[in-house]
Amino acid sequence: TEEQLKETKDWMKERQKLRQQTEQEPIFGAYKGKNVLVIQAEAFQTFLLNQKVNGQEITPNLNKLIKQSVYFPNFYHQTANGRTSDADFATSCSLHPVSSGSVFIRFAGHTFDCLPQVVKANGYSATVHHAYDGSFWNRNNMYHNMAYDKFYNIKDFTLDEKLGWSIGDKSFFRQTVEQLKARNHEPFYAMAITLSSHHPYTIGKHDLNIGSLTGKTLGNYIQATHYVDEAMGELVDLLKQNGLWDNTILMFYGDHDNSITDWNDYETLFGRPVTEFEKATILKKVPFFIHLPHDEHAGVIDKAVGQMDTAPTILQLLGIPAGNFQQMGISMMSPVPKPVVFRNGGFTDGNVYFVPNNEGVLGRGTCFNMKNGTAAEPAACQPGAKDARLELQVSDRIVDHDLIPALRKEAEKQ
Ligand code: GP9
Repeated sequence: TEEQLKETKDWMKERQKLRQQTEQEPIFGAYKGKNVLVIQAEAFQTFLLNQKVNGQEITPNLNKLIKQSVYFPNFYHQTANGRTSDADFATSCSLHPVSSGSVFIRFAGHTFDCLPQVVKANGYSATVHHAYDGSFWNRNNMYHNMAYDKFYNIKDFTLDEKLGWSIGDKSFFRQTVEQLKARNHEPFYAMAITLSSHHPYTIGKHDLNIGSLTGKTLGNYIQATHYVDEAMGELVDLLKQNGLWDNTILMFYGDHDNSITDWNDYETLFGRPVTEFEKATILKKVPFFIHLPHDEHAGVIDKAVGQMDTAPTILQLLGIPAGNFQQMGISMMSPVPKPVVFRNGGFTDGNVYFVPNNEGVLGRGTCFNMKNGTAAEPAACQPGAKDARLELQVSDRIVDHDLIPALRKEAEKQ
């Protein structure tokens, strides 16, 4: 309806104003012209970081790396049924995935303000690397729409380290760096999507002594993610050897949850009970960090942030104004506050965390107070739940009805 269209335009305008504010912050453009390498890590969850199993670090390389990086411990994935493709869409295009199916499959022909096309217009090359069948998740078509210069898929990789669904991530990273070197175009924007830690995590890696978790899905997951961590360590070495480390922004995030809900096994791992609040949040939390050249700005930012904030963050660092784009995120480096909305209508603003029930009644569900992880008065989550619902409706209208061309035209008129 006309009314809904106006509501959508007004909502996006407000969000654009917030992003325009971030263009006045000192970090805007501080990394102009730097390369960007984004690692989207399969099913990688935050609880792995700084976690030991039987006295051994699961992710020693990432633990070291986050200390040298801007680390966001309260980063959440925003995916739904479209899993890896949803993470890719939310991150690159800064809109919500759809509630059923995948935008990559259902709306690959629609118009979006995704990162590859934006950085290309600013002198970057843009490539995406994933050692699997190019048609999976309809990537061939969607990546064409997103205007990547090239999608390096399984056909572009040498199958020299068979592991799980494909080649192992160590070989994948090595060949990805070779591909970037061979392109010889800087600055580059590149996205590398890993695969070795894919469910059911049985890749035959047993480097850690995991005791009673042996043979459990969580145990296999720990072994697989430990291998991915080793691959990340090797990637950093490769970037250094190839002279890329000091002029590249390296970003890492987990795409979605590991779908493991065997809470007894988590209790074995943590050596303590898992609280109701953790059960509600552990699977939503995926790691996110940005390594900036020369370890600049290394530290922890506690702000609640999500995948949809990734593209605006990159654009702020590179000094590319994102104020006019039809995106919903805000740079994570900015103090401008904004809640993280989940596809199921849940949200968090860093103070409360709302888990809706299944009945779809607005605002009904569990409202957690994040300070102590206890249930809060439902009223504390009511306004946020209402805002979350509107944000999802606005995103759905844009995605389903291909509204971006009309929104762009409207903006040009003003
Ligand atoms: C396949 C990979 C896995 O190409 O990205 O996708 P998922 O099953 O995790 O959505």
